[in-house]
Amino acid sequence: MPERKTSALLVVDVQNDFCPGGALGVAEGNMILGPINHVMPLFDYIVLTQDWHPRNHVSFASSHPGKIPSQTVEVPGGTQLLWPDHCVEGSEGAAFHRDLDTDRASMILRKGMRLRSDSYSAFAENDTAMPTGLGGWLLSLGIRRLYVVGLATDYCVLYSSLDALAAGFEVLVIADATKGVDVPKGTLDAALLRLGQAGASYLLSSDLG
Ligand code: VGL
Ligand code: ZN
Repeated sequence: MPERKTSALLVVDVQNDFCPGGALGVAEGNMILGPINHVMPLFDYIVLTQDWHPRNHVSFASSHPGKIPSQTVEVPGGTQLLWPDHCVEGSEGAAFHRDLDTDRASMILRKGMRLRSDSYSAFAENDTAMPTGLGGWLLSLGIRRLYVVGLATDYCVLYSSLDALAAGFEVLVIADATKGVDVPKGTLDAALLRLGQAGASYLLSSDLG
């Protein structure tokens, strides 16, 4: 049972475009909805994130003539991996999956909203490390422990969890409530290893009751 006053559930990017049939569909991405909805009643604090990009976002291959998804471009601040157009602000693809119970969310955070910077992490943008404000919000509520679920394990779940650990939160990843894209191949296993090494622990939704 999570300690209700000091724990929050972080639900990363459970959006149509990351589910099967979506622009960047994660295989079996929809299978996590049952486990997520199952654990939600155990939390007083629930944060939902939405990947939320303007048209022509820097992370879209279509924004770079001659480029295709899974190629990269150099941008100020580093290398940007390119994706198909996804989670365009206000689109159906950017909407939460219809089976996600959003009613009890205390906070809905949108990220990746600026044209020239991507944000895998719910805490900060990739290039500038400009904070989203989530860390301060959690700290001001006295939250010390984050249970992390959502999509995709090897991108937004990974970077959100690493930033949470770096900020001093305890991070527990609910393994059956995340799925990875594994692009490029091997990314998913590497992400799980890296998260464990950084201090995250893993559990199953059924462990919570
Ligand atoms: C994500 C790739 C691009 C994610 C977002 O939510 O993991 N992955 N944008
Ligand atoms: Zn994105």
